[in-house]
Amino acid sequence: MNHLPFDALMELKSGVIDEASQVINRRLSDMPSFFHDQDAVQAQLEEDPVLYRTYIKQSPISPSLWSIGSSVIEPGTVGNEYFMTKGHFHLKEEAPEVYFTVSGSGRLLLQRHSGEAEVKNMAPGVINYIPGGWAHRTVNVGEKPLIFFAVWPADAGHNYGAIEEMGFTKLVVDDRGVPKIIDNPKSAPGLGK
Ligand code: PAN
Ligand code: ZN
Repeated sequence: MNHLPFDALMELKSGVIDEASQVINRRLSDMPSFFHDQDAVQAQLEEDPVLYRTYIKQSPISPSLWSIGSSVIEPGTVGNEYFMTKGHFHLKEEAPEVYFTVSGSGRLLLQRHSGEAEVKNMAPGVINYIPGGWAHRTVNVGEKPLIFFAVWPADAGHNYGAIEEMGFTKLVVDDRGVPKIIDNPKSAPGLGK
């Protein structure tokens, strides 16, 4: 394949990538079952806040190409659980990904199908390497938007169903102003594979 070099501009303050081929806007109503406190979800559904936006420059689906994108996660909580992304495995399980945080403060939840979990910090300048086989979810634990850049193989694909079914084993909650990692009583590792 003969592809041409290109440049893109990511506005660092807003996280917007110009000429993104896809913009995804996720509101609470797009993912109500992902939060643990269902009473809080019901109470906030009328307002239906935007939780995050993703700007993607999608390459044609090919193992030799990359897609690039940025995500902007708003600050806030649903009950005591911070605003976060849905999280996913890649459909092509071995596909890795790299995140680079531009601004804000976050946590990256990582988890294998077995339930083995890791939590990494996200802060300006931090590069997170996500190996194949690890589901990934980002959580904004700060008071400003969490903005990060991502690059992944264009044929990786996204498997949201496995995470919707089994949940992450860890939750990130606001404990009187301090982010705390707790066990998710409802997670069921191994489901959704
Ligand atoms: C990211 C994510 C983005 C939104 O670009 O897709 O942060 O999160 P969800 O896809 O879980 O809603 C990425 O990991 N791409 O593969
Ligand atoms: Zn991904």
